[in-house]
Amino acid sequence: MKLIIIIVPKEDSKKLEETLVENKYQLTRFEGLGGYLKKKNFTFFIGVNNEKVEDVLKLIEKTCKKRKEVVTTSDLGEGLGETLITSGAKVQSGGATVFIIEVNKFFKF
Ligand code: 2BA
Repeated sequence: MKLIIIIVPKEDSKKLEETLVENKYQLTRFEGLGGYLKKKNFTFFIGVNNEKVEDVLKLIEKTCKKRKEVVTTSDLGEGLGETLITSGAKVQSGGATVFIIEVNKFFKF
């Protein structure tokens, strides 16, 4: 079994969640904030059997927008990001960041 952790920008999260639920995957969603850009994002935890991992990856790829080059200061949230990032700096953003972790034990009591 694997735990798939997916971080997506807010704008892709609804569609991703609907797609995963339609495809009968169980998930937990957390709202978060990117440490660098300070933009809202969502993290999904999905526990799946090994043979389902490829299917989940395909759904993510199909659902989430492609990564793109951004940034002007107007894209940034309030706080630390503004002090760290110079005006007009460019970074890759969007798409999904995915971690796949081996699950040693899984219980539901
Ligand atoms: P942020 O931390 O706000 O990062 C937004 C984008 O800024 C990143 O896009 C990356 O292109 C760039 N970036 C991040 N930290 C940087 C740094 N120290 N120097 C220069 N550029 C930097 P993504 O890689 O697509 O990441 C999107 C969001 O996914 C991140 O938002 C963060 O919340 C999460 N994330 C990405 N990689 C992660 C990791 N290894 N561990 C935990 N969270 C991660």
